Amino acid sequence: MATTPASTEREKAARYAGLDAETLIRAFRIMHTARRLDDREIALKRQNRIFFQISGAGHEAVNAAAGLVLRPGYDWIYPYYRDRALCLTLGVTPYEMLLQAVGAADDPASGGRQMPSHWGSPKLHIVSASSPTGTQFVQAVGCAEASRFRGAKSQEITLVAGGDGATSEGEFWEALNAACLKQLPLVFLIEDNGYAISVPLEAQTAGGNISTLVAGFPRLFRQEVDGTDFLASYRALREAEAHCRSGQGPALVHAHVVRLYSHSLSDDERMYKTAAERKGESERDPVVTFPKFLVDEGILDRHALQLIVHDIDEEVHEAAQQALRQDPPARESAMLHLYSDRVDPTSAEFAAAPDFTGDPKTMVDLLNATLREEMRRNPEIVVFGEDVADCSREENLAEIKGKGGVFKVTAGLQIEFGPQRVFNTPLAEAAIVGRAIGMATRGMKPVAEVQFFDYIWPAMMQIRDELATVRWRSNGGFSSPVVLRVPIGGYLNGGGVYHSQCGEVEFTHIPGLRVVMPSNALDACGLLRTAIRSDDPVLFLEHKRLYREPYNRSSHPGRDFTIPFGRAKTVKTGRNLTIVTYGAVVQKALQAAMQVERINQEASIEVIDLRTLAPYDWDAVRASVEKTNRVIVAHEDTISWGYGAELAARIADELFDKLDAPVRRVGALDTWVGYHPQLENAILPQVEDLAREAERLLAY
Ligand SMILES: Cc1ncc(C[n+]2csc(CCOP(=O)(O)OP(=O)(O)O)c2C)c(N)n1
Ligand SMILES: [Mg+2]
Repeated sequence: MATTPASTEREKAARYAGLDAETLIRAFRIMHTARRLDDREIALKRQNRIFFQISGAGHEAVNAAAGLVLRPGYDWIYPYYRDRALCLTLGVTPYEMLLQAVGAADDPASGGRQMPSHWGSPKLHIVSASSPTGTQFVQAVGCAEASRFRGAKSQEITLVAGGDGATSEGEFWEALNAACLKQLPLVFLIEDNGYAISVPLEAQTAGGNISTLVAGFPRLFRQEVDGTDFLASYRALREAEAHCRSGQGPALVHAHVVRLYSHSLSDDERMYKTAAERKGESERDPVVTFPKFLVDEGILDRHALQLIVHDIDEEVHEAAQQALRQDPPARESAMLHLYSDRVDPTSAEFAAAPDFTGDPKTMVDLLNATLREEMRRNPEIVVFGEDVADCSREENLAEIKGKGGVFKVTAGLQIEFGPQRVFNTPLAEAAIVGRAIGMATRGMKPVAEVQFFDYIWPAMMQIRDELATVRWRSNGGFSSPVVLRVPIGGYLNGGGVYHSQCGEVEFTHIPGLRVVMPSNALDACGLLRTAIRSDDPVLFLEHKRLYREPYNRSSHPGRDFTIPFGRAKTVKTGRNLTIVTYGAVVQKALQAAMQVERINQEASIEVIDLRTLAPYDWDAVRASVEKTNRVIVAHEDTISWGYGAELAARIADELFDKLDAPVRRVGALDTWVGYHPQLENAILPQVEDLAREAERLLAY
């Protein structure tokens, strides 16, 4: 049968996955450019003109395919460090990439703050990449949730990439679970090159194939493909994209690729790969096989191919020369973009006067009221965590009252605002914080809860390496102003080791994070409102023992009542000793002060409640110590290397000549909180401990 021109065209279209010659050639250009950039960077690193290099060699085909199915500046991308060709396809230029390699101030991804290949572009929606291998997965879930939240009919999809090694991280599984539960428009792209540095697949993944392991996830559209084959990759990604864009739920594309160079320039793969294995990998090199295919198919002739290669060499050379001439970041820029330059939560703007109405309310009641009022005011606020909803089975609410948090702080919020804005999550703390980060990156205002401070640790990587770094590492390009509410502390008579922990100092040590710890209902209300209206990530620590204490209640101070961060409150004035403290110890310090003053007529003790721990009110501490000349720093947390150590050191450093006695500290014994009340009392600081130390210091 004679072939008509029309059917030839149709055959070609099918053979080339619907792509025309121009697009196929463009894909080759991108793949080749990516490789030349890697090679150029490697040469520059060897000449000590750049400081790090990690290549994408071998991953280019699936990368270019992914870039072609995404809509730049519309879809959202959480790339992996091997994704140079993906970023080139989306529109990052070779010059921009080289600016990051040289660490130039003008590097648009990070301003010279991040290593090369840590991609980021606000305008292209490439979210600033970090180095931890699995953190991106749960953030991408939050990003996809934001697309859904913004518009039920949104066509936006999010793509998150990772390696075979990264699939071993818990966050990968937490992300898959959340994405499938919510049927999110999220494509997981796993670029499986068979190695995580030197660890081969059979030592990494049970059974040796991640596709098999994820097969049980419901409604997860899966594709396993040769990622060195551009057209096969493109077909797989097109299908995954169509599945996600049409709202059918998440997809996972498992692409088998090769890592043609060592892990990075700090690694030598000849130590763990045989020559035969390396030869086998190089035979699959897409930057060789794809142009060969184009020539064999008559899409490109050899001469045209050579011209393209030559052009790219020129472009990369020019870009490198230009990048090398750019200035490095100024020394004075080191502290820029740690915090928002749009909203300053320490400013006088947040110093609102209370306008009291109603009966005194507990801390729980006022926290709940504040959340409600802020949610009414700002439709972008969402509240989620373990058990925070009234009832996940909404229909039951006709019959039952609902839970609303293990401490009831969020009670009634789901009933008022609905399950889109207030919902329970799986029991997965890294995912709770990671999802919040993803949502906040998209401009939503997540107020997430970690149920107990004792269980915050699975989220530590998200908090320290992500939440607190994203603004700084992207040089202000991205931010994640999440409020993370966390019940903390002991004095519970039975809380034991795992329901009594403090440890706030682990977080005050993190640049870029605000840490707040109110001691009473009024401050909790004003500080939570400031936290929500601020543009920085805030760890909001709620002391469990103080939730329902009658002594710290307050009438409602008004719907716009805020308290600036970094403003201490002098809860009692005095002349010859200062106790600086916060949280549950504020009341104990007051009691101790009154006890000592009753016995000792000369004693006059000032008590300062710091209220926010980062930033803290140094001016208030200094003014008080200059007046009293004696100071105790007291807290519930363990004493060694504690919050008090920093304050004591600074007082000794800056106020040495004002002191009439050594700086004293009071805190918990350096151990865990015991279950039996007698043990707990012996471990945590008590009124008597504070009174004893006050007497000793006054007598010094
Ligand atoms: C959480 C974390 N642990 C360890 C590392 C160090 N590290 C960097 S890359 C890497 C291997 C990653 O392997 P894979 O995900 O397969 O990606 P590939 O490098 O093979 O593309 C390791 C262990 C890291 N960056 N983050
Ligand atoms: Mg790998």
